[in-house]
Amino acid sequence: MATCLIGLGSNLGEPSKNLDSAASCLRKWDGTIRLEASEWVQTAPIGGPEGQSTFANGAIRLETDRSPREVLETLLETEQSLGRKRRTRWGPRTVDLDLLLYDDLQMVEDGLTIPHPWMAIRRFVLQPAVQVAPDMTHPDTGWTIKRLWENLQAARYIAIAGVLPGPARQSVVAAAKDAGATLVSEGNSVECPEGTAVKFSPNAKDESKKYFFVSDFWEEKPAVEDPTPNLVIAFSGTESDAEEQSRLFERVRKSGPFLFLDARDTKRLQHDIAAAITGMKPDA
Ligand code: PH2
Ligand code: MG
Ligand code: MG
Repeated sequence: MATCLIGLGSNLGEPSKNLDSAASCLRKWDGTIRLEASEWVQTAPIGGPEGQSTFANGAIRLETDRSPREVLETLLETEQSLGRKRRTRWGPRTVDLDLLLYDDLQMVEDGLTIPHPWMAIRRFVLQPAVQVAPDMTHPDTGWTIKRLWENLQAARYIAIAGVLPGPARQSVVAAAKDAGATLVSEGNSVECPEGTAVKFSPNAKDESKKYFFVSDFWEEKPAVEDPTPNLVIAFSGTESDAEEQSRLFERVRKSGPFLFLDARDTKRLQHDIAAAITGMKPDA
């Protein structure tokens, strides 16, 4: 038997009712041994086309005797039976059912990556997930859901790991601006001349000093020495040498929540970094 964590989202029609329907389909599934659903929460849309409606989000902990593929197929069938049409990436949807965790399995296959690559840094995922599965472990970080949630509660700092090609660097600058984050960096930066790195002070009395920021983060010399980043973003598709890149990736994997993004698609990069920031921000 396996324990799964499933994320639910909807922002078309009657979102809460759509999640009710999805949950009742899953209760009736003959692969379900036990199911516990969170409350549904209202969340602001993160990423995707501008102006889409408020979401209802929820989480389900499901005990099953079926394989990850079988669970995925059931989720896709349930989405379809409730009328989901796939149009734009991160666009409005009747119901979205994501297989976030399957025990402590890690797998990357066509159409199915477990854990879900974004789950560790999305408030709309963790806020309901912590109700039903606080003690489940997220195998990419080794952190529990509860710890991931606490990390977001305190989130102020995203590190950008590695040296980026110029156009990708521009995407980072633009994304920080889109998301209202402060970009700090040391040297080599368009925004900040050398030596202007702002020090993180989460306990500052003055609200305006509680920066939420994005900064560069080199292997040897992070721009901001003190705080542990709440998220590290690293890039694939850069020209840096492969060995150096895999060393960096190893280090990033051990540092806590991370996101690997392709640096070549600069439009998507800007969107995804902005979405990572807004999805983490305490006021999101
Ligand atoms: N899902 C997305 C993108 N953005 N925002 C909210 N609030 N809730 C979601 O479920 C959601 C989103 C892509 O799956
Ligand atoms: Mg989703
Ligand atoms: Mg999905």
